[in-house]
Amino acid sequence: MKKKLLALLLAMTFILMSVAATSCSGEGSTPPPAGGGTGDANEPGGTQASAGTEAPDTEAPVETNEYGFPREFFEDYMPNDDAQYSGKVGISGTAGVLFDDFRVRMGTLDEVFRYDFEDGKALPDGMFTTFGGAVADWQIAEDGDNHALTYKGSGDSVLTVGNNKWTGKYTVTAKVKLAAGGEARLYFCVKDENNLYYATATETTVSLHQIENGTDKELNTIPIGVKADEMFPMSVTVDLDGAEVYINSENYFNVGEALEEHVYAGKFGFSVWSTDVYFDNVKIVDSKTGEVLFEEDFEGDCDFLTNATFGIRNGGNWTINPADIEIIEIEGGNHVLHIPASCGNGPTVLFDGNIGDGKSTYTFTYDGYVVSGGEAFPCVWDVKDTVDSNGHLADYLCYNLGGWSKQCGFQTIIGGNKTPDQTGVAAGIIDQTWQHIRVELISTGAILYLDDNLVQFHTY
Ligand SMILES: [Ca+2]
Ligand SMILES: [Ca+2]
Repeated sequence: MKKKLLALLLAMTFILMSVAATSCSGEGSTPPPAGGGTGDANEPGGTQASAGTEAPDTEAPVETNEYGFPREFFEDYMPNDDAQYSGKVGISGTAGVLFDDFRVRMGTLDEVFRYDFEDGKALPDGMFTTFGGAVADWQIAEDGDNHALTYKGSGDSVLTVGNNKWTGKYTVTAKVKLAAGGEARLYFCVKDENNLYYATATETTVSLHQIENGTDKELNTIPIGVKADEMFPMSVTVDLDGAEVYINSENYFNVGEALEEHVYAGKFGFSVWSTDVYFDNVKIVDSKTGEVLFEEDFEGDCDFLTNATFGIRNGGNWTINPADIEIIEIEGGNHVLHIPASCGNGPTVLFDGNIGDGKSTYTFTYDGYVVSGGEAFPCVWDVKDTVDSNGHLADYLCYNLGGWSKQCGFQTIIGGNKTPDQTGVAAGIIDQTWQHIRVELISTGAILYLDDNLVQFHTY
């Protein structure tokens, strides 16, 4: 009897050791790949090494705290003194919002923690803390075969984790599933409840906010949301001098001057393609300050054409002749800029090139009218002085309104070459009708509206 018991104990010990060895080899010895934030949700969750387990011979043991977190990223954390941004991370969501594959990486390789919530274990209170609510109210929910985290308490709760000295480079990622009408937030650079940043996503918008000394400021918002009832990734990579926010794999926002590198210092204007078009009521506004940078209704003593410059759009055939483009009076005594179809392909009129100099975020609006022809009223901006071997404009950005047979879409032209996968979408161009165009340039992309309807949001 005793022998049998001893054999059973030995067998159990062997099984336990095997499990421990398997678990250990899955943790730490194969760091997740760098970059992205689109981790595989099927990978084992939680990298808290159990205190006392032996590390493989080739690696030094990770020193962990009482919660199983590596001390080098928590109690023993040494921030980078050059960092302008620092703080811990967090999540919050309205009722029914699910979070999965919640993870943080330091640098590009070192995983601080990763939870896929498949083990059914509650989060360790003490390492996780909340603003509002309680850690115990953040619970595991079943979602088909998957398990994810959701807040089941009342009121709002922000679940936070980390060391508020954390400096870049670090990346926080979560996979998120919105309930209909819901909102999900990913927090970063959290110093305390009153000083932090967060990115927020709903079905209609995504926004970037900063809370500074308790005041919530919306830094940017984009009127394109995410779908409810579908998992999508949210991630933020915090670097020494800024942060990049990705939602559904699009780079929506950059935080920090150093990362707002795209400044639209080039000229901008109109460029038509074998179409007879009127333009009117051009206005360019600094989106941040509201300052009007340029305004022209082509009435009175208009010197627009005197100050403008002229070019040919990529692939065009216009023999540059500024006299072809005119300011005319139309019905009702209104004056408009007229680019006639007789110019052929690509006649381009550019405004005074210094407008918008140094601005990375501005909005331009104008009215367009198709008299006749197959396309409509494209606008170009960020137009460099470079030309291709045919003397055509070679480097610029464009919302090609009316291209692809009256469709609309963003185009990048580099070295005279179009980016091949950029095509138009149906947008409601109507001939012989005044239509209102608005293009908002943000640090990470451009948004096109036609008659106040969103047509396209393009991220660079
Ligand atoms: Ca899961
Ligand atoms: Ca006018």
